[in-house]
Amino acid sequence: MDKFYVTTPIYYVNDVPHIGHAYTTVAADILARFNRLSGKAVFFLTGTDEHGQKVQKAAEGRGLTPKEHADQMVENFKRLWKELNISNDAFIRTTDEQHKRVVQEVLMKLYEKGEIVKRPYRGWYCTPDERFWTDKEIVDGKCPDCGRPVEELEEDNYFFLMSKYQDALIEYIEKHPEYILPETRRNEVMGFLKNNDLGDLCISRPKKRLSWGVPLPFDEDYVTYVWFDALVNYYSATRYLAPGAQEQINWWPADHHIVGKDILTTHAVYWSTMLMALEMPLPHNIFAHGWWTVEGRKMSKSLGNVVDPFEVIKTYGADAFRYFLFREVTFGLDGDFSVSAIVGRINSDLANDLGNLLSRTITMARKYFNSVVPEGASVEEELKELAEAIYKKMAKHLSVLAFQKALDEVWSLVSYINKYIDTNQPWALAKDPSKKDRLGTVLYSCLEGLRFIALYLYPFMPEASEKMLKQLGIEEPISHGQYSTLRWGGLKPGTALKKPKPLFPRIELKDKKEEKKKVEEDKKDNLISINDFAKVELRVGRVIHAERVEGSNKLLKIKVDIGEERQIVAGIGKVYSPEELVGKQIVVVTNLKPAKLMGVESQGMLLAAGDENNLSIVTLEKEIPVGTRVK
Ligand code: ME8
Repeated sequence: MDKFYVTTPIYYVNDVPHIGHAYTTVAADILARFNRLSGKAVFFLTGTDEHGQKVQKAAEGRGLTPKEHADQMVENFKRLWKELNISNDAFIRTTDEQHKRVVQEVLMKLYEKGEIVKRPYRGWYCTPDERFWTDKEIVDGKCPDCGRPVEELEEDNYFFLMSKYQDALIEYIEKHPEYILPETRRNEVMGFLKNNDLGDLCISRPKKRLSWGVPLPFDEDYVTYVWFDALVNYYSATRYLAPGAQEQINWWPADHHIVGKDILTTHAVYWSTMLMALEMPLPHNIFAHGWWTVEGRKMSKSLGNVVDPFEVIKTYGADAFRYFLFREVTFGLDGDFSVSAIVGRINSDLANDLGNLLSRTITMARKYFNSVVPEGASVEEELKELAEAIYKKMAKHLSVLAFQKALDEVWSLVSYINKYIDTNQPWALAKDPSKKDRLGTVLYSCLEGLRFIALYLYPFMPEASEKMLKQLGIEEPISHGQYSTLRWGGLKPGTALKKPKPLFPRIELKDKKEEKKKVEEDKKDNLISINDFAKVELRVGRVIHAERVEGSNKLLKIKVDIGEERQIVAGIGKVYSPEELVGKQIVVVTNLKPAKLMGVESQGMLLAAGDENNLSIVTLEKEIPVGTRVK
């Protein structure tokens, strides 16, 4: 049997899962489900990354041991995967004893081969990011990645001789164009590899600085660098968690490592060269997808706009959420999550196109054919061909993770059948008894087409798919390899059709009448509701830079940190000098539409009282983290 092995990143347990994590894991789930129905032996792996400084610190902050902390946090991920119908075959934790043993085995092998050596090392260390930077890389004494201060450290450490493999890696990527996808990301990696000297990778941390990690098997004073430990999970899982692992079925190499673009280098460069040094085959593909923002803004804790996937599931359902993530943006590009976008998709694609098609087809068949699937007097060849051909097209798209295109193929069938109904007008055929055969053909074709749609949608929306099949009277569960036997005509005439229930009820964003009544009442007494007030997003900001707008004695151009950087133009220049503003905590309206003042864009407004000659900006009485909402 063909094998298919797909992985997600193993997520850090220092945080609760958000839609970004859900995104990657659903992507892997879609592939796993599709390949199971295609008849392959599938191993779908996800899990958690539990060692390292970040986890140690987070645990300390909660007064727990790192393991106790991890044991609690891991449950959030497991619960989310359950609610999202994730069909992972295994869940790896890097604190698993078996995993740690494989990490040590790999380290020992590389050490004995001379691929790991001990060297003195001096560099700039960023504690939150747990990584060293060189003199050239740091920017004004700060980490080039997160902007936080770095400290100079000198110590002996162990290095994996990664630089040796620079040319081999370039050659490998050139020979295997599908190795890194999408193409833009491959070009980035190639650009990096061709224009920079690859250094060696520091893979140890002295125990005195960090104890929470896998001990080096050849030096007890050190633990393993968390990324080295984490990347090995993809291989270690095949040794003790994969189906048939005990019987030594060889699952390695993986077909797809799905990751976000933030961790492409660690996968494309560190992991690839580690495997080369181990003389192990490389995975077939590493796919780095894009980044989700929320309502146009970066998701961040300080902004308080992190989307809780549990809430999304509660509000819209797991299927609609899964569908939205993969219909809305091309996998590989960045996407924006907003209430209006998800509601728009649910109403137009799911409630309208798909849900209505199912309910009107079943309603007509029940009405005209005594609640059973009618006999099709003849086969609608065009529809049959379209329906049957979709499998191969989906398989091709999904082999390069083009989820959106795969959904487009299914929707071509949805649209075809919707049009087919409008053209054939079954309600008119029903009025003429001599057209009963034709009516049977038309409705059979629609019902059979819907069976194909349900099966094709299964990887994306497993619950809706099963509901669709049930309404079509099909009770057998979806089975492994089902796509290989999918032929037109599988729906048996005479099958009892269930009473249709809406698959995806339409969502009304607001009850317009209610809203209008409330607005009128509020107008009468000149009051606003708490909801009206909440529409104004006020946040704590800190002025990081200010200068005068050229040609104006009133306007200042101010850069404010509100968890992200914003530029604000304010008319306070007659009273405040730019210098005295820097460092001040202020209150900013952060959801104003951007406007231009004397040609300079202002992305918000700061609060101040008074007129331009006598005013005071609103500041805070005590220090509050930037980005905090003012309510
Ligand atoms: O990096 N949009 O774990 P992590 C899209 N432990 N995807 C997002 C996202 C967003 N806004 N935010 C997070 C780690 N992700 C390491 C991985 S693997 C051997 C070790 C997703 O918890 C995306 O897949 O920080 C990203 O790569 C991953 O979460 C990072 O998860």
